[in-house]
Amino acid sequence: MPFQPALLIVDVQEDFCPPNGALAVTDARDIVPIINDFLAMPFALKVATKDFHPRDHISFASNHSAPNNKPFESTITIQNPHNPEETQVTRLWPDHCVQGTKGAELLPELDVGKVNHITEKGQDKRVEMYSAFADPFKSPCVAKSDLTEILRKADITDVYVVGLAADYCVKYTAIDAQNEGFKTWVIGDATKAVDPSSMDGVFKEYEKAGVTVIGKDDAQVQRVREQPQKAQE
Ligand code: VGL
Ligand code: ZN
Repeated sequence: MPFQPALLIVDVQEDFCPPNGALAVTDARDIVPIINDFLAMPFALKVATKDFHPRDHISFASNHSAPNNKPFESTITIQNPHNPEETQVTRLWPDHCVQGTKGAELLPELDVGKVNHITEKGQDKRVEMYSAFADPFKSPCVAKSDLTEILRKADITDVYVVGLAADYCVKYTAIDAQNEGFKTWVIGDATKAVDPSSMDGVFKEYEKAGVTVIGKDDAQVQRVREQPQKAQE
């Protein structure tokens, strides 16, 4: 059985972190040392993703009118721009990860020199895109990133997911990775949730999708450590 593992670091950006993030997740910076340990391991490919929105993005509460425009609280129904019959109910957020702003930057303490590729997502103002693979619409899909192609080109078999936020972008990215045919492992202690009380529900969805949650010292991580180092590294 071939084993070609990739590390996928989801949205470790200033706006998702204290002290200044617009959508700061509690204790989010605490996971960076663990992620840097993972970056030192011999993964075949290391990818970081960035939430990367235009100012007029549909998920920003500021782009909607009162009273249904409260960040973290209000929800809206989004129509597939190519198919009004396909709709999706989604939460509104404070403005975050706006292209060109400090909030969109990866954390400076992240060992970004070891990252092979950065995938940007959420650029299409018309759709929410939690998954680093694609927006949630299916008929048809509206916005697709380069991620599937990048992973396939490197013959990746297994994807190890870390980052932010556990209950949004990490969740949808991990489920899509598994559905794309990569055996997907989420490192539970290298993620933090917007709403930690929602995680039981997330674990159930993982079980249904075939995603496995493991700890940072799990045997599956040991398997990566024991990989032969690639010549290019
Ligand atoms: C995210 C909310 C809005 C995330 C992105 O990275 O989890 N959450 N946009
Ligand atoms: Zn976003």
